[in-house]
Amino acid sequence: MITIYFAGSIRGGRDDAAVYRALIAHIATRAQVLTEHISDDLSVRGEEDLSDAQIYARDMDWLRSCEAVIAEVSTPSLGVGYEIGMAESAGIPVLCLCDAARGARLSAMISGNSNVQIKHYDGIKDAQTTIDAFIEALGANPLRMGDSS
Ligand code: 6K6
Repeated sequence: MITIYFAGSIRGGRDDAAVYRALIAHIATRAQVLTEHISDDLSVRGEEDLSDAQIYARDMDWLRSCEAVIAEVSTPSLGVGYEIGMAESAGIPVLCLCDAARGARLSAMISGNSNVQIKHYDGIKDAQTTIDAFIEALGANPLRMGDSS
């Protein structure tokens, strides 16, 4: 089964937490999601009992091991931007999903980056359809950029 690293804002703001939840649940029917905690209700549960250094080390291990990254980028987040950049430099395919209504505010470092796929989605169904096509294409061509075997 394909492994997906889902990235979504945590300290950048939790306004889109319900969207992350719906997208992660959808991805989980097609792939293993390494970062399901992104959908947790932090207002109820609080953050995990790990230091920031432990969170960083764990997430970087997961990022390096995944086959692709799906990032919801409608809420600006330093962490999500960092993860996208790390995935890009490791040659890991990245799909960025942005609510079409807020697309004009997306950072040029993402919207101007031809190494990542960007979808301005109109509703959850549209985002899910894009995810399906992205995962299907990975199955057809799972090699990372730069892999020779
Ligand atoms: C969150 C939920 C439950 O526990 C936590 C503790 N904090 C984090 N746990 C896991 N990943 C994190 C945490 N904080 C940031 N990240 C990573 O950075 C995630 O993979 C997100 O995609 C991204 C969010 O960055 P910020 O800058 O919005 O926090």
